[in-house]
Amino acid sequence: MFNPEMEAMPREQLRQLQFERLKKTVEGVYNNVPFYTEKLREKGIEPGDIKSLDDLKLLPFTVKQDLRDNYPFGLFAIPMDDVVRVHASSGTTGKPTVVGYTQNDIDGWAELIARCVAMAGGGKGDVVQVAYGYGLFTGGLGLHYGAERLGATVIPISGGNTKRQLMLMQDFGTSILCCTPSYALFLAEEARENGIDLVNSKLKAGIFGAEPWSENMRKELEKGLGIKALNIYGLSEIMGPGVSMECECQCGMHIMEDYFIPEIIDPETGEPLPYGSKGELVFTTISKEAFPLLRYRTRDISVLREEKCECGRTFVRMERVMGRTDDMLIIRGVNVFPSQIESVLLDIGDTEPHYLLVVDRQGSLDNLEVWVEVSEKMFSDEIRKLEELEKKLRHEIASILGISARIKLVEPKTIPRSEGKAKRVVDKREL
Ligand code: DLL
Repeated sequence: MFNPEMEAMPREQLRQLQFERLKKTVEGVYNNVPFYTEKLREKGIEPGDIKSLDDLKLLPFTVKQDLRDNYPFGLFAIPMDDVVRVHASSGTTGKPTVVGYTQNDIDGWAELIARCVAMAGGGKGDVVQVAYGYGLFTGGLGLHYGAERLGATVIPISGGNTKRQLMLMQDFGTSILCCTPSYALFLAEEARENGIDLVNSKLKAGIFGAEPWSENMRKELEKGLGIKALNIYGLSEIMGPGVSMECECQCGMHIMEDYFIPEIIDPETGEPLPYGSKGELVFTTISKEAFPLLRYRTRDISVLREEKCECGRTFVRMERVMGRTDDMLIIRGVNVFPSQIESVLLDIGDTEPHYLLVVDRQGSLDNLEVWVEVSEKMFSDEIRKLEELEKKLRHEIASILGISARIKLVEPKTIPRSEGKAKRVVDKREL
């Protein structure tokens, strides 16, 4: 363990620590974030009302829309002068969700990732290839700083450029690979096709996350790469990767409870549910300075488990994410909301507001096809105009989403209408 004092702390002591940190967090946001001052007042809560950990349930929820309403920096709890970094992830429409970090936040995050890489058997002497994207996405830089903190050697290669990934993996003796599970499958396939033997290489573990995957994929990855494949979870709003991570037992992801208090709630009623029930994951950050959040609704569906883990860590575990309560898709590791595509269509015009997103996985790569109905007038126009429209849509979607999509323009009234909720997504992927 990277930090046994924290990771294996007796639960009673951990609860006490959480309570103290929660109190401090509530006080902090009440005094420094007008959004929370108002929210807490509305509920008639003063920081002094938090008298035990159970009082967590008195606190208001925070949802993604709140982040949008306070775009870009309105929820920061400290002056911008103290913010040393920002990251961002897709919003439901054009504007991203922005998060900030103080130097202490960055240091704390590195510590949590160091714990994660240690869970994968990493340490000084390991070569960690970080093939998550670097940039506004939290994956690349998140893993990077943590692996460095652990004393490992980092290859900051970022995503893509598969041939180069495979070359460096062999030449530099990569022992731990960090990327999305679907990209790992692709790397395994490409290696096989190019006669590269990764199974007998130095590669021993994979830290895979940022998108849903299954036990089947785990088996395939472990066999195809000759490694132990471990699941890492996180979301930018709460910090980024490292909110939770699987240990060698591979029996759920330990949540870093000295930083985050997890809850499972009924997504319909918002009522907290006991351990073992399936519901929406909610996190309260208790050790963050720049961007603390109370009871953030992740929209991820999971189950919390408090049974003892053989590894000796006392942190509760969450099961792999089983779905979402909203329509967010993750395509090639990128979060995509159908509403983002809808707003592109509306902005461009010449199309009807009827569309369908068809997602498929060919080999190990996700493909997104956007079916769009064009207007009657447009449809009777010349081919050249349709081609121009298609090009424009492809370009706009790529620049907003950051991934490419195939555009299929269809005749008016061909996309099935629905009487209730419109069905915008056909996801044919089998994980
Ligand atoms: O995906 C952070 C991350 C980077 C996690 C690298 C792991 C590794 P966002 O882009 O904000 O942050 O997307 C967060 O991705 O709410 C989940 O729906 C999904 N997600 C993340 N990890 C997993 C996982 C990063 N292991 C959203 N399994 C979350 C399933 C995951 N879904």
